[in-house]
Amino acid sequence: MAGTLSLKECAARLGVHYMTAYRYVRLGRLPATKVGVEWRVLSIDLEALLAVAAEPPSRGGVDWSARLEDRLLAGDVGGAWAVVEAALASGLAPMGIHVDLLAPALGRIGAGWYDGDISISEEHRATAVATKIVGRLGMRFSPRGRRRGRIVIGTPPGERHSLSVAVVADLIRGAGWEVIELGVDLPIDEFMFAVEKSAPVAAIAVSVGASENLGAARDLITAVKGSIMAPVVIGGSAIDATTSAGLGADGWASDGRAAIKAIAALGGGSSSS
Ligand code: B12
Repeated sequence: MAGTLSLKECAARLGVHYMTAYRYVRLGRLPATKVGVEWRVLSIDLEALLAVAAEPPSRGGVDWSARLEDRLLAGDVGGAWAVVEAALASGLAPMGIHVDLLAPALGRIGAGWYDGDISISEEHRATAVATKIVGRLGMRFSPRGRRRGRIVIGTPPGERHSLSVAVVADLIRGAGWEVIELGVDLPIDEFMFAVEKSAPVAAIAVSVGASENLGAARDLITAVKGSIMAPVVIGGSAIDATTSAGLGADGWASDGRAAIKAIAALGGGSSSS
């Protein structure tokens, strides 16, 4: 079609990943018409978007999360880290990178996978980049000084969303707690062994990403409650307020910032070291 471009051509002109250009279409930022199996964009509409993109972004007006998502989807480790560094330089705290940039970016990628717009391999590639970002940023969450108490964090058996545990563990550590980080997919008796060895424990944090692990989460919480006098705080993609109550948890939070508050409210602030 004369005067039109494919989405791939638009992505190249905009300097973004194909999936980002596709997201612009879905969000209505880039008008497009489907012709057969292909999206076509009027040159005039692309020029209009390019003109907006060329405007110098105000410091607070940059969509860092979208930029990070774009680099994650491109499998670009260096580019993703550059976005993180630029966001930090603009004044965002490391907690903001985790809670406001990375988690929403991965959330959108997960939604894209669910809708069939993003393949499993693209999601895995993005997650591989995110894992490196989390590893590198982790060093920023180790405040000096006396700890507020000890928190054990892990998942029920079967759970594989290790990135969520790593992120929330960092945030809790950054808030001044000593964190015993058990990763994912630990048998319940091993989890309990670690909890008992870590006594005294101010709170247990349990992350559940997939609903298929809710039964195992209930078993884990029952085991914890039957053994030690520490509150259980729960969170993750598979959890909301109702699920949390049904599983017997003492508290829950929908994101990392609220997680810190929930842990402080339930775990107190006594020092164990
Ligand atoms: C990456 C990913 C994977 C990777 C994980 C790799 C890894 N090493 O971590 C892999 C490919 C292994 C995977 C597998 C699966 N996944 Co997956 N995955 C994701 C994805 C895209 C990102 C997860 C992530 O790391 N997010 C970044 C973290 C930081 O964000 P977060 O988890 O939301 O955590 C925040 C809050 O939830 C909260 N929080 C998290 N934990 C805790 C704990 C406590 C105590 C508190 C208070 C708060 C809290 O604070 C965090 C920071 O704000 C999500 C999409 C999404 N919405 O998140 C899907 C998603 C979680 N996965 C999903 C599914 C369905 C699966 C599979 C079942 C797919 C399949 N059929 O195989 C399997 C399940 C595997 C298993 N048994 O656990 C669904 C879950 C839906 C549901 N309710 O069940 C999601 C939501 C995708 C979707 N939109 O459908 N996945």
